Amino acid sequence: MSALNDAPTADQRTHAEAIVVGAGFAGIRMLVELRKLGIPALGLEAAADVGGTWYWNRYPGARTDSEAWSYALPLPEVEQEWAWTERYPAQAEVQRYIAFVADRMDVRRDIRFNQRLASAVYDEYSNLWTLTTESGDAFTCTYFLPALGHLTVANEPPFLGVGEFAGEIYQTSKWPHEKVDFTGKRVAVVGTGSSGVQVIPLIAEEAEHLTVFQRTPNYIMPARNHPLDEEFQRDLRENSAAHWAKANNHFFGFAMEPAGRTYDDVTSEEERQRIFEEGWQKGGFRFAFETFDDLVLDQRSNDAASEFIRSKIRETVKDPATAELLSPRTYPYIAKRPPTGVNYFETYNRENVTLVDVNEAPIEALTPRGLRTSRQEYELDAIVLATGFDVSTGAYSRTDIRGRDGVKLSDVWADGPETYLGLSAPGFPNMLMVCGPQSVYINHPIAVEMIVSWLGRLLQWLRDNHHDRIEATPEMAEQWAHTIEAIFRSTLMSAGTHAHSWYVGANSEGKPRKVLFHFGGAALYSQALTDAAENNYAGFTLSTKATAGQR
Ligand code: NA7
Repeated sequence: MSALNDAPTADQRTHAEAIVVGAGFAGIRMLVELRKLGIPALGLEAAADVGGTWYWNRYPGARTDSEAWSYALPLPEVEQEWAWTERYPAQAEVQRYIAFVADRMDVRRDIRFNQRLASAVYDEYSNLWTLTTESGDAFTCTYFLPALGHLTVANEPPFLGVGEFAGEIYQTSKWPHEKVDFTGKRVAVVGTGSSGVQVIPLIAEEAEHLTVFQRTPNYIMPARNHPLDEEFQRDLRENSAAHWAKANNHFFGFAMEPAGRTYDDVTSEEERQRIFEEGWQKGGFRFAFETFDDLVLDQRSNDAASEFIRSKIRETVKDPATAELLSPRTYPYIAKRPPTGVNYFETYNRENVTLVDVNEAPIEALTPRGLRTSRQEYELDAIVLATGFDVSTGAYSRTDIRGRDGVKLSDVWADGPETYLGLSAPGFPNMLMVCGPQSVYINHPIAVEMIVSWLGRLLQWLRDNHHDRIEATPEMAEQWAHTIEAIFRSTLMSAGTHAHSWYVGANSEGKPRKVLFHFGGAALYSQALTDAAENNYAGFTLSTKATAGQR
Protein backbone atom coordinates (compact mmCIF):
# COMPACT_ATOMS: atom_id res chain seq x y z
CA MET A 1 0.00 0.00 0.00
CA SER A 2 1.36 3.40 -0.88
CA ALA A 3 1.44 6.26 1.59
CA LEU A 4 -1.12 7.98 -0.62
CA ASN A 5 -3.67 5.35 0.34
CA ASP A 6 -3.59 6.74 3.87
CA ALA A 7 -4.41 10.25 2.62
CA PRO A 8 -7.76 11.76 3.57
CA THR A 9 -10.64 10.80 1.27
CA ALA A 10 -11.95 13.25 -1.29
CA ASP A 11 -14.80 14.19 0.99
CA GLN A 12 -12.49 15.73 3.52
CA ARG A 13 -10.13 17.58 1.22
CA THR A 14 -10.57 21.04 -0.21
CA HIS A 15 -7.06 21.40 -1.63
CA ALA A 16 -4.97 19.26 -3.93
CA GLU A 17 -2.03 19.93 -6.20
CA ALA A 18 -4.22 19.01 -9.16
CA ILE A 19 -7.98 19.08 -9.52
CA VAL A 20 -9.58 17.25 -12.41
CA VAL A 21 -13.07 18.40 -13.33
CA GLY A 22 -15.18 15.74 -15.02
CA ALA A 23 -15.25 11.97 -14.52
CA GLY A 24 -15.72 10.68 -18.05
CA PHE A 25 -13.01 8.86 -19.99
CA ALA A 26 -10.66 11.86 -19.88
CA GLY A 27 -11.14 12.74 -16.22
CA ILE A 28 -10.80 9.18 -14.96
CA ARG A 29 -7.73 8.50 -17.07
CA MET A 30 -6.18 11.77 -15.86
CA LEU A 31 -6.76 10.79 -12.23
CA VAL A 32 -5.08 7.44 -12.92
CA GLU A 33 -2.05 9.26 -14.34
CA LEU A 34 -1.82 11.62 -11.37
CA ARG A 35 -1.98 8.67 -9.00
CA LYS A 36 0.84 7.01 -10.92
CA LEU A 37 2.94 10.17 -10.67
CA GLY A 38 2.22 10.57 -6.96
CA ILE A 39 0.63 13.97 -7.50
CA PRO A 40 -2.09 14.60 -4.91
CA ALA A 41 -5.31 15.00 -6.85
CA LEU A 42 -9.00 15.50 -6.45
CA GLY A 43 -11.82 15.02 -8.93
CA LEU A 44 -15.02 17.05 -9.15
CA GLU A 45 -17.99 15.67 -11.04
CA ALA A 46 -21.42 17.19 -11.63
CA ALA A 47 -23.19 13.84 -11.84
CA ALA A 48 -23.84 11.33 -9.09
CA ASP A 49 -21.52 8.82 -10.72
CA VAL A 50 -18.70 8.49 -13.23
CA GLY A 51 -19.25 8.22 -16.98
CA GLY A 52 -19.43 11.76 -18.31
CA THR A 53 -21.39 11.73 -21.56
CA TRP A 54 -22.18 8.05 -20.89
CA TYR A 55 -23.83 8.97 -17.62
CA TRP A 56 -26.20 11.52 -19.14
CA ASN A 57 -27.01 10.15 -22.60
CA ARG A 58 -29.00 7.12 -21.45
CA TYR A 59 -31.74 7.30 -24.07
CA PRO A 60 -32.94 4.01 -25.60
CA GLY A 61 -30.51 2.83 -28.26
CA ALA A 62 -27.53 4.88 -27.02
CA ARG A 63 -24.38 2.94 -27.85
CA THR A 64 -20.91 3.56 -29.21
CA ASP A 65 -20.16 4.00 -32.90
CA SER A 66 -16.60 2.87 -32.21
CA GLU A 67 -15.89 -0.83 -31.90
CA ALA A 68 -15.63 -1.80 -28.25
CA TRP A 69 -12.05 -2.99 -28.40
CA SER A 70 -10.76 0.41 -29.44
CA TYR A 71 -13.26 2.37 -27.33
CA ALA A 72 -11.33 1.66 -24.17
CA LEU A 73 -8.16 2.55 -22.30
CA PRO A 74 -4.96 0.53 -22.60
CA LEU A 75 -4.68 -0.18 -18.88
CA PRO A 76 -3.30 -3.71 -18.40
CA GLU A 77 -4.96 -4.11 -14.97
CA VAL A 78 -8.35 -3.45 -16.53
CA GLU A 79 -7.84 -5.33 -19.79
CA GLN A 80 -7.19 -8.60 -18.05
CA GLU A 81 -10.42 -8.42 -16.08
CA TRP A 82 -12.87 -6.71 -18.41
CA ALA A 83 -14.72 -8.31 -21.31
CA TRP A 84 -16.87 -6.37 -23.78
CA THR A 85 -20.06 -8.16 -24.73
CA GLU A 86 -20.93 -6.44 -28.03
CA ARG A 87 -19.19 -4.93 -31.01
CA TYR A 88 -20.87 -1.59 -30.17
CA PRO A 89 -21.59 -1.61 -26.42
CA ALA A 90 -24.70 0.13 -25.18
CA GLN A 91 -24.64 3.13 -22.85
CA ALA A 92 -25.07 1.06 -19.68
CA GLU A 93 -22.10 -1.14 -20.55
CA VAL A 94 -19.83 1.80 -21.35
CA GLN A 95 -20.78 3.48 -18.10
CA ARG A 96 -20.12 0.21 -16.25
CA TYR A 97 -16.73 0.07 -17.96
CA ILE A 98 -15.76 3.58 -16.86
CA ALA A 99 -16.92 2.72 -13.32
CA PHE A 100 -14.87 -0.49 -13.47
CA VAL A 101 -11.78 1.50 -14.47
CA ALA A 102 -12.36 4.00 -11.66
CA ASP A 103 -12.74 1.19 -9.09
CA ARG A 104 -9.99 -1.06 -10.39
CA MET A 105 -7.53 1.83 -10.52
CA ASP A 106 -8.82 3.01 -7.15
CA VAL A 107 -9.46 6.62 -8.15
CA ARG A 108 -13.15 6.77 -7.19
CA ARG A 109 -12.25 7.77 -3.64
CA ASP A 110 -10.61 10.94 -5.01
CA ILE A 111 -13.81 12.11 -6.68
CA ARG A 112 -16.48 14.33 -5.20
CA PHE A 113 -19.75 13.76 -6.98
CA ASN A 114 -22.74 16.10 -7.35
CA GLN A 115 -20.30 18.99 -7.61
CA ARG A 116 -21.00 21.03 -10.73
CA LEU A 117 -18.28 23.57 -11.37
CA ALA A 118 -19.59 27.14 -11.30
CA SER A 119 -16.36 29.14 -11.39
CA ALA A 120 -12.60 28.74 -11.57
CA VAL A 121 -10.51 31.77 -10.65
CA TYR A 122 -6.74 32.04 -10.85
CA ASP A 123 -4.73 34.07 -8.36
CA GLU A 124 -1.29 35.03 -9.59
CA TYR A 125 0.12 35.86 -6.18
CA SER A 126 -0.55 32.47 -4.64
CA ASN A 127 -0.42 30.68 -8.02
CA LEU A 128 -3.60 28.89 -7.04
CA TRP A 129 -6.89 28.27 -8.75
CA THR A 130 -10.02 28.48 -6.64
CA LEU A 131 -12.80 26.29 -7.96
CA THR A 132 -16.30 26.91 -6.67
CA THR A 133 -19.16 24.54 -7.33
CA GLU A 134 -22.86 25.28 -7.62
CA SER A 135 -23.41 23.94 -4.12
CA GLY A 136 -21.08 26.65 -2.81
CA ASP A 137 -18.12 24.40 -1.95
CA ALA A 138 -14.68 25.81 -2.76
CA PHE A 139 -11.49 23.96 -3.62
CA THR A 140 -7.97 25.16 -4.38
CA CYS A 141 -5.26 23.69 -6.57
CA THR A 142 -2.12 24.57 -8.48
CA TYR A 143 -3.13 22.67 -11.60
CA PHE A 144 -6.69 23.02 -12.86
CA LEU A 145 -7.38 20.16 -15.24
CA PRO A 146 -10.77 20.54 -16.92
CA ALA A 147 -11.87 17.29 -18.56
CA LEU A 148 -15.24 18.68 -19.50
CA GLY A 149 -15.97 16.70 -22.67
CA HIS A 150 -16.85 17.89 -26.15
CA LEU A 151 -20.52 16.92 -26.05
CA THR A 152 -21.56 18.11 -22.62
CA VAL A 153 -23.87 21.08 -22.92
CA ALA A 154 -27.03 20.45 -24.91
CA ASN A 155 -28.29 23.20 -27.18
CA GLU A 156 -31.28 24.90 -25.62
CA PRO A 157 -34.46 23.88 -27.48
CA PRO A 158 -34.55 26.57 -30.16
CA PHE A 159 -38.35 26.76 -30.30
CA LEU A 160 -40.92 29.08 -28.84
CA GLY A 161 -43.43 27.68 -26.39
CA VAL A 162 -41.30 24.89 -24.89
CA GLY A 163 -42.95 25.43 -21.50
CA GLU A 164 -46.43 25.38 -22.99
CA PHE A 165 -46.52 21.80 -24.26
CA ALA A 166 -48.86 19.83 -22.00
CA GLY A 167 -47.35 16.41 -22.80
CA GLU A 168 -44.01 14.85 -21.89
CA ILE A 169 -40.81 16.39 -23.20
CA TYR A 170 -37.38 14.75 -23.17
CA GLN A 171 -33.89 15.65 -24.29
CA THR A 172 -31.73 12.70 -25.33
CA SER A 173 -28.77 14.15 -23.43
CA LYS A 174 -30.70 14.43 -20.13
CA TRP A 175 -32.63 11.20 -20.28
CA PRO A 176 -34.40 10.05 -17.09
CA HIS A 177 -32.96 7.13 -15.16
CA GLU A 178 -36.32 5.36 -15.15
CA LYS A 179 -37.69 3.71 -18.27
CA VAL A 180 -39.86 6.01 -20.34
CA ASP A 181 -42.88 4.16 -21.72
CA PHE A 182 -44.05 5.38 -25.11
CA THR A 183 -46.62 2.62 -25.56
CA GLY A 184 -49.81 3.90 -27.16
CA LYS A 185 -48.45 7.44 -27.48
CA ARG A 186 -48.06 9.88 -30.35
CA VAL A 187 -44.40 10.78 -30.20
CA ALA A 188 -42.18 13.24 -32.08
CA VAL A 189 -38.42 13.06 -32.41
CA VAL A 190 -36.73 16.29 -33.51
CA GLY A 191 -33.24 15.81 -34.89
CA THR A 192 -31.60 13.08 -36.95
CA GLY A 193 -27.96 13.24 -35.85
CA SER A 194 -26.36 10.27 -34.07
CA SER A 195 -28.70 10.50 -31.07
CA GLY A 196 -31.87 10.76 -33.16
CA VAL A 197 -30.71 7.94 -35.42
CA GLN A 198 -30.21 5.65 -32.40
CA VAL A 199 -33.41 6.50 -30.55
CA ILE A 200 -35.84 6.60 -33.51
CA PRO A 201 -36.04 2.84 -34.32
CA LEU A 202 -36.66 1.92 -30.67
CA ILE A 203 -39.35 4.53 -30.08
CA ALA A 204 -40.98 3.44 -33.34
CA GLU A 205 -41.33 -0.08 -31.94
CA GLU A 206 -43.22 1.21 -28.93
CA ALA A 207 -45.17 4.29 -29.93
CA GLU A 208 -48.61 4.34 -31.46
CA HIS A 209 -47.23 6.81 -33.98
CA LEU A 210 -43.82 8.39 -34.40
CA THR A 211 -43.24 11.58 -36.38
CA VAL A 212 -39.61 12.35 -37.15
CA PHE A 213 -38.75 15.97 -37.84
CA GLN A 214 -35.65 16.07 -40.02
CA ARG A 215 -33.69 19.14 -41.06
CA THR A 216 -30.63 17.63 -42.72
CA PRO A 217 -30.50 14.01 -43.87
CA ASN A 218 -27.38 12.08 -42.85
CA TYR A 219 -25.15 9.47 -44.45
CA ILE A 220 -25.95 6.68 -42.00
CA MET A 221 -23.94 3.48 -41.90
CA PRO A 222 -25.51 0.20 -40.81
CA ALA A 223 -23.90 -0.81 -37.51
CA ARG A 224 -24.04 -4.59 -37.96
CA ASN A 225 -23.75 -4.94 -34.23
CA HIS A 226 -23.18 -8.42 -32.83
CA PRO A 227 -22.22 -10.11 -29.57
CA LEU A 228 -18.53 -10.84 -29.00
CA ASP A 229 -17.80 -14.48 -28.30
CA GLU A 230 -15.34 -15.83 -25.78
CA GLU A 231 -12.71 -16.59 -28.37
CA PHE A 232 -12.75 -12.98 -29.56
CA GLN A 233 -12.58 -11.71 -25.98
CA ARG A 234 -9.62 -13.99 -25.27
CA ASP A 235 -7.86 -12.76 -28.37
CA LEU A 236 -8.34 -9.16 -27.19
CA ARG A 237 -6.78 -10.01 -23.83
CA GLU A 238 -3.91 -12.01 -25.24
CA ASN A 239 -3.08 -9.70 -28.13
CA SER A 240 -3.93 -6.39 -26.61
CA ALA A 241 -0.59 -4.85 -27.58
CA ALA A 242 -1.22 -5.63 -31.23
CA HIS A 243 -4.76 -4.20 -31.06
CA TRP A 244 -3.50 -0.96 -29.51
CA ALA A 245 -0.66 -0.69 -32.00
CA LYS A 246 -3.19 -0.93 -34.81
CA ALA A 247 -5.45 1.72 -33.26
CA ASN A 248 -2.55 4.03 -32.52
CA ASN A 249 -1.33 3.77 -36.09
CA HIS A 250 -4.72 4.47 -37.59
CA PHE A 251 -5.57 8.00 -38.79
CA PHE A 252 -8.72 8.17 -36.65
CA GLY A 253 -7.54 5.87 -33.87
CA PHE A 254 -9.53 2.77 -34.80
CA ALA A 255 -8.12 -0.74 -34.77
CA MET A 256 -8.39 -0.99 -38.55
CA GLU A 257 -5.99 -1.14 -41.46
CA PRO A 258 -6.08 1.64 -44.05
CA ALA A 259 -7.76 0.58 -47.29
CA GLY A 260 -4.44 0.91 -49.10
CA ARG A 261 -6.06 2.29 -52.25
CA THR A 262 -7.45 5.52 -53.62
CA TYR A 263 -10.15 6.22 -56.17
CA ASP A 264 -7.68 6.25 -59.07
CA ASP A 265 -6.24 2.89 -58.08
CA VAL A 266 -9.48 1.23 -59.14
CA THR A 267 -10.55 1.90 -62.69
CA SER A 268 -13.46 -0.50 -63.02
CA GLU A 269 -16.78 0.87 -61.81
CA GLU A 270 -17.90 -2.65 -61.03
CA GLU A 271 -14.89 -3.17 -58.78
CA ARG A 272 -15.57 0.12 -56.98
CA GLN A 273 -19.13 -0.99 -56.28
CA ARG A 274 -17.84 -4.32 -55.01
CA ILE A 275 -15.50 -2.49 -52.62
CA PHE A 276 -18.28 -0.24 -51.36
CA GLU A 277 -20.59 -3.22 -50.93
CA GLU A 278 -17.95 -5.00 -48.87
CA GLY A 279 -17.54 -1.91 -46.65
CA TRP A 280 -21.31 -1.61 -46.30
CA GLN A 281 -21.56 -5.23 -45.21
CA LYS A 282 -18.81 -4.76 -42.61
CA GLY A 283 -20.73 -1.74 -41.35
CA GLY A 284 -19.99 1.26 -39.16
CA PHE A 285 -16.83 3.27 -39.76
CA ARG A 286 -15.34 0.38 -41.74
CA PHE A 287 -17.25 1.75 -44.72
CA ALA A 288 -15.38 5.03 -44.30
CA PHE A 289 -11.94 3.61 -43.56
CA GLU A 290 -11.67 0.34 -45.43
CA THR A 291 -12.99 1.29 -48.86
CA PHE A 292 -10.93 4.18 -50.26
CA ASP A 293 -8.34 6.21 -48.36
CA ASP A 294 -9.16 9.46 -50.15
CA LEU A 295 -12.89 9.73 -49.39
CA VAL A 296 -12.36 12.91 -47.44
CA LEU A 297 -9.87 14.37 -49.90
CA ASP A 298 -11.00 13.56 -53.43
CA GLN A 299 -14.38 14.80 -54.58
CA ARG A 300 -14.78 11.93 -57.07
CA SER A 301 -14.09 9.35 -54.42
CA ASN A 302 -16.52 11.04 -52.07
CA ASP A 303 -19.20 11.41 -54.76
CA ALA A 304 -18.97 7.69 -55.49
CA ALA A 305 -19.34 6.77 -51.81
CA SER A 306 -22.18 9.26 -51.32
CA GLU A 307 -24.07 7.91 -54.32
CA PHE A 308 -23.54 4.34 -53.14
CA ILE A 309 -25.11 5.24 -49.77
CA ARG A 310 -28.03 6.97 -51.50
CA SER A 311 -28.57 3.84 -53.61
CA LYS A 312 -28.75 1.80 -50.39
CA ILE A 313 -31.34 4.20 -48.98
CA ARG A 314 -33.44 3.84 -52.16
CA GLU A 315 -33.07 0.08 -51.96
CA THR A 316 -34.16 -0.04 -48.30
CA VAL A 317 -36.92 2.54 -48.04
CA LYS A 318 -40.01 1.45 -49.95
CA ASP A 319 -41.65 4.84 -50.45
CA PRO A 320 -39.55 6.72 -53.06
CA ALA A 321 -40.50 10.17 -51.74
CA THR A 322 -39.42 9.22 -48.21
CA ALA A 323 -36.21 7.66 -49.56
CA GLU A 324 -35.44 10.89 -51.38
CA LEU A 325 -36.06 12.96 -48.25
CA LEU A 326 -33.67 10.70 -46.34
CA SER A 327 -30.95 11.06 -49.00
CA PRO A 328 -28.25 13.62 -48.27
CA ARG A 329 -27.34 15.67 -51.32
CA THR A 330 -26.07 19.05 -50.15
CA TYR A 331 -22.75 18.12 -48.56
CA PRO A 332 -20.10 15.41 -48.93
CA TYR A 333 -20.07 12.18 -46.94
CA ILE A 334 -18.05 12.72 -43.70
CA ALA A 335 -18.44 16.55 -43.89
CA LYS A 336 -20.83 16.04 -41.01
CA ARG A 337 -20.20 13.30 -38.43
CA PRO A 338 -21.81 10.22 -40.03
CA PRO A 339 -24.06 8.34 -37.61
CA THR A 340 -24.26 4.57 -37.31
CA GLY A 341 -27.72 3.05 -37.22
CA VAL A 342 -29.47 -0.16 -36.29
CA ASN A 343 -32.55 -0.63 -38.50
CA TYR A 344 -32.59 3.09 -39.15
CA PHE A 345 -33.72 3.33 -42.75
CA GLU A 346 -35.89 0.20 -42.33
CA THR A 347 -37.86 2.05 -39.64
CA TYR A 348 -39.36 4.31 -42.30
CA ASN A 349 -41.14 1.31 -43.82
CA ARG A 350 -43.27 1.02 -40.71
CA GLU A 351 -46.89 2.09 -40.96
CA ASN A 352 -46.63 4.06 -37.71
CA VAL A 353 -43.68 6.28 -38.75
CA THR A 354 -43.87 9.57 -40.67
CA LEU A 355 -40.95 11.70 -41.80
CA VAL A 356 -41.42 15.46 -41.92
CA ASP A 357 -38.98 17.73 -43.72
CA VAL A 358 -38.54 20.84 -41.61
CA ASN A 359 -36.57 22.60 -44.29
CA GLU A 360 -39.71 23.01 -46.28
CA ALA A 361 -41.84 23.80 -43.26
CA PRO A 362 -39.70 24.80 -40.26
CA ILE A 363 -40.79 24.15 -36.70
CA GLU A 364 -42.26 27.38 -35.41
CA ALA A 365 -43.21 26.50 -31.86
CA LEU A 366 -44.33 23.91 -29.38
CA THR A 367 -47.96 24.39 -28.48
CA PRO A 368 -50.05 23.06 -25.58
CA ARG A 369 -51.19 20.21 -27.85
CA GLY A 370 -48.03 19.44 -29.74
CA LEU A 371 -45.73 21.02 -32.28
CA ARG A 372 -46.45 23.53 -35.00
CA THR A 373 -44.52 23.89 -38.24
CA SER A 374 -45.16 26.65 -40.72
CA ARG A 375 -47.52 24.24 -42.46
CA GLN A 376 -49.53 22.48 -39.73
CA GLU A 377 -49.87 21.53 -36.09
CA TYR A 378 -49.04 17.97 -34.97
CA GLU A 379 -50.89 16.66 -31.93
CA LEU A 380 -48.52 14.79 -29.66
CA ASP A 381 -48.26 13.07 -26.30
CA ALA A 382 -44.46 13.22 -26.10
CA ILE A 383 -41.63 15.14 -27.77
CA VAL A 384 -38.03 13.95 -27.83
CA LEU A 385 -35.43 16.58 -28.63
CA ALA A 386 -32.24 15.20 -30.15
CA THR A 387 -31.08 18.62 -31.26
CA GLY A 388 -27.40 18.42 -30.43
CA PHE A 389 -24.79 20.17 -28.34
CA ASP A 390 -22.91 23.41 -27.90
CA VAL A 391 -19.87 21.43 -28.97
CA SER A 392 -16.47 21.50 -27.33
CA THR A 393 -16.44 25.08 -26.00
CA GLY A 394 -19.92 24.80 -24.44
CA ALA A 395 -18.82 23.53 -21.05
CA TYR A 396 -16.11 26.18 -20.90
CA SER A 397 -18.25 29.14 -21.85
CA ARG A 398 -20.97 28.33 -19.35
CA THR A 399 -18.44 28.23 -16.48
CA ASP A 400 -17.05 31.46 -15.05
CA ILE A 401 -13.36 30.85 -15.71
CA ARG A 402 -10.99 33.73 -14.95
CA GLY A 403 -7.29 33.73 -15.62
CA ARG A 404 -4.56 36.27 -14.95
CA ASP A 405 -5.86 39.74 -13.97
CA GLY A 406 -9.40 38.43 -13.72
CA VAL A 407 -9.73 38.05 -17.49
CA LYS A 408 -12.75 35.92 -18.39
CA LEU A 409 -12.24 32.95 -20.67
CA SER A 410 -15.61 33.52 -22.29
CA ASP A 411 -14.51 37.06 -23.26
CA VAL A 412 -11.17 35.88 -24.66
CA TRP A 413 -12.96 33.11 -26.56
CA ALA A 414 -15.83 35.30 -27.75
CA ASP A 415 -14.71 34.79 -31.36
CA GLY A 416 -13.69 31.16 -30.86
CA PRO A 417 -11.23 29.21 -28.70
CA GLU A 418 -7.58 30.23 -28.52
CA THR A 419 -5.34 27.39 -27.42
CA TYR A 420 -2.09 25.66 -28.15
CA LEU A 421 -2.65 21.96 -28.91
CA GLY A 422 -6.13 22.27 -27.42
CA LEU A 423 -4.50 21.89 -24.02
CA SER A 424 -3.38 25.30 -22.80
CA ALA A 425 -4.70 28.85 -23.27
CA PRO A 426 -2.61 32.04 -23.02
CA GLY A 427 -3.53 34.05 -19.95
CA PHE A 428 -4.78 30.99 -18.05
CA PRO A 429 -1.70 29.61 -16.27
CA ASN A 430 -1.86 26.00 -15.16
CA MET A 431 -5.25 25.44 -16.74
CA LEU A 432 -4.39 22.28 -18.63
CA MET A 433 -7.38 21.06 -20.59
CA VAL A 434 -7.69 17.31 -20.93
CA CYS A 435 -8.90 17.14 -24.55
CA GLY A 436 -9.98 20.76 -24.77
CA PRO A 437 -11.33 22.64 -27.81
CA GLN A 438 -8.91 22.47 -30.77
CA SER A 439 -7.43 19.15 -29.63
CA VAL A 440 -7.41 16.17 -31.94
CA TYR A 441 -10.61 14.71 -33.41
CA ILE A 442 -10.17 10.95 -33.36
CA ASN A 443 -11.69 7.96 -31.60
CA HIS A 444 -11.99 9.58 -28.18
CA PRO A 445 -10.21 7.15 -25.81
CA ILE A 446 -7.18 7.14 -28.09
CA ALA A 447 -7.07 10.94 -27.90
CA VAL A 448 -7.47 10.71 -24.13
CA GLU A 449 -4.58 8.28 -23.76
CA MET A 450 -2.32 10.37 -25.97
CA ILE A 451 -3.12 13.64 -24.24
CA VAL A 452 -3.10 12.34 -20.66
CA SER A 453 0.28 10.67 -21.18
CA TRP A 454 1.60 13.95 -22.52
CA LEU A 455 0.17 15.94 -19.62
CA GLY A 456 1.67 13.44 -17.18
CA ARG A 457 5.06 13.82 -18.79
CA LEU A 458 4.67 17.61 -18.62
CA LEU A 459 3.74 17.63 -14.93
CA GLN A 460 6.70 15.41 -14.15
CA TRP A 461 8.98 17.69 -16.17
CA LEU A 462 7.71 20.78 -14.34
CA ARG A 463 8.50 19.10 -11.05
CA ASP A 464 11.93 17.98 -12.16
CA ASN A 465 12.74 21.47 -13.42
CA HIS A 466 11.32 23.29 -10.40
CA HIS A 467 8.60 25.09 -12.31
CA ASP A 468 5.07 25.40 -11.13
CA ARG A 469 3.52 27.64 -13.70
CA ILE A 470 2.94 27.06 -17.39
CA GLU A 471 0.81 28.56 -20.11
CA ALA A 472 0.86 28.64 -23.89
CA THR A 473 2.31 31.72 -25.54
CA PRO A 474 -0.12 33.84 -27.60
CA GLU A 475 2.10 33.27 -30.66
CA MET A 476 1.74 29.50 -30.42
CA ALA A 477 -2.01 29.77 -29.92
CA GLU A 478 -2.26 31.89 -33.06
CA GLN A 479 -0.12 29.48 -34.99
CA TRP A 480 -2.20 26.53 -33.77
CA ALA A 481 -5.42 28.20 -34.95
CA HIS A 482 -3.86 28.62 -38.41
CA THR A 483 -2.67 25.02 -38.42
CA ILE A 484 -6.05 23.50 -37.62
CA GLU A 485 -7.87 25.85 -39.98
CA ALA A 486 -5.49 24.92 -42.83
CA ILE A 487 -5.94 21.20 -42.16
CA PHE A 488 -9.71 21.56 -42.16
CA ARG A 489 -9.70 23.60 -45.39
CA SER A 490 -7.59 20.96 -47.12
CA THR A 491 -10.36 18.37 -46.71
CA LEU A 492 -13.84 18.03 -48.16
CA MET A 493 -15.19 18.70 -44.67
CA SER A 494 -15.09 22.37 -45.58
CA ALA A 495 -17.14 21.82 -48.75
CA GLY A 496 -20.88 21.93 -49.39
CA THR A 497 -23.07 23.07 -46.55
CA HIS A 498 -20.32 22.29 -44.04
CA ALA A 499 -21.53 25.49 -42.44
CA HIS A 500 -24.13 23.35 -40.63
CA SER A 501 -21.57 21.07 -39.05
CA TRP A 502 -20.86 21.03 -35.35
CA TYR A 503 -17.19 20.59 -36.31
CA VAL A 504 -17.20 24.38 -36.71
CA GLY A 505 -19.87 25.16 -34.12
CA ALA A 506 -22.41 26.05 -36.79
CA ASN A 507 -25.20 24.04 -35.16
CA SER A 508 -25.50 26.38 -32.17
CA GLU A 509 -27.20 29.69 -32.73
CA GLY A 510 -24.94 32.70 -32.26
CA LYS A 511 -21.78 30.61 -31.89
CA PRO A 512 -18.76 31.89 -33.86
CA ARG A 513 -17.85 29.55 -36.73
CA LYS A 514 -14.38 28.35 -35.88
CA VAL A 515 -12.78 24.99 -36.49
CA LEU A 516 -13.11 23.27 -33.12
CA PHE A 517 -10.81 20.28 -33.65
CA HIS A 518 -7.50 19.25 -35.15
CA PHE A 519 -8.50 17.01 -38.06
CA GLY A 520 -4.97 16.04 -39.08
CA GLY A 521 -5.20 12.56 -37.60
CA ALA A 522 -3.57 10.75 -34.70
CA ALA A 523 -0.01 10.69 -36.05
CA LEU A 524 0.23 14.37 -36.95
CA TYR A 525 -1.25 15.48 -33.64
CA SER A 526 0.94 13.08 -31.72
CA GLN A 527 3.96 14.50 -33.54
CA ALA A 528 2.92 18.03 -32.52
CA LEU A 529 2.75 16.86 -28.90
CA THR A 530 6.14 15.18 -29.12
CA ASP A 531 7.71 18.25 -30.73
CA ALA A 532 6.34 20.49 -27.99
CA ALA A 533 7.86 18.26 -25.29
CA GLU A 534 11.15 17.68 -27.05
CA ASN A 535 11.61 21.42 -27.57
CA ASN A 536 11.49 21.70 -23.80
CA TYR A 537 8.06 23.27 -24.00
CA ALA A 538 9.37 26.28 -25.91
CA GLY A 539 5.83 27.13 -26.97
CA PHE A 540 4.91 27.82 -23.36
CA THR A 541 5.82 30.44 -20.81
CA LEU A 542 7.27 28.75 -17.76
CA SER A 543 7.92 30.20 -14.36
CA THR A 544 7.78 29.52 -10.67
CA LYS A 545 5.78 31.22 -7.97
CA ALA A 546 8.95 32.95 -6.76
CA THR A 547 9.20 34.86 -10.04
CA ALA A 548 5.58 36.04 -9.97
CA GLY A 549 5.21 39.53 -11.29
CA GLN A 550 8.49 39.33 -13.23
CA ARG A 551 6.89 38.37 -16.47
P1 NA7 B 1 -26.17 16.34 -33.74
O1 NA7 B 1 -25.37 15.41 -34.53
O2 NA7 B 1 -25.74 17.77 -33.67
O3 NA7 B 1 -27.67 16.27 -34.29
C1 NA7 B 1 -28.64 17.23 -33.95
C2 NA7 B 1 -29.81 17.08 -34.86
O4 NA7 B 1 -30.82 18.01 -34.51
C3 NA7 B 1 -29.45 17.37 -36.32
O5 NA7 B 1 -30.18 16.51 -37.12
C4 NA7 B 1 -29.92 18.80 -36.47
O6 NA7 B 1 -30.17 19.19 -37.79
C5 NA7 B 1 -31.18 18.77 -35.65
N1 NA7 B 1 -31.65 20.09 -35.27
C6 NA7 B 1 -30.98 20.99 -34.52
N2 NA7 B 1 -31.74 22.11 -34.40
C7 NA7 B 1 -32.88 21.89 -35.08
C8 NA7 B 1 -34.04 22.67 -35.33
N3 NA7 B 1 -34.15 23.90 -34.85
N4 NA7 B 1 -35.02 22.13 -36.08
C9 NA7 B 1 -34.88 20.88 -36.56
N5 NA7 B 1 -33.82 20.10 -36.37
C10 NA7 B 1 -32.83 20.60 -35.63
O7 NA7 B 1 -26.33 15.85 -32.23
P2 NA7 B 1 -26.43 14.36 -31.70
O8 NA7 B 1 -26.76 14.44 -30.26
O9 NA7 B 1 -27.33 13.56 -32.54
O10 NA7 B 1 -24.99 13.77 -31.90
C11 NA7 B 1 -23.87 14.44 -31.36
C12 NA7 B 1 -22.68 13.54 -31.34
O11 NA7 B 1 -22.80 12.61 -30.26
C13 NA7 B 1 -22.50 12.62 -32.49
O12 NA7 B 1 -22.03 13.18 -33.63
C14 NA7 B 1 -21.58 11.56 -31.92
O13 NA7 B 1 -20.25 12.02 -31.91
C15 NA7 B 1 -22.09 11.41 -30.55
P3 NA7 B 1 -28.96 19.80 -38.70
O14 NA7 B 1 -28.13 18.62 -39.08
O15 NA7 B 1 -28.21 20.76 -37.82
O16 NA7 B 1 -29.65 20.46 -39.82
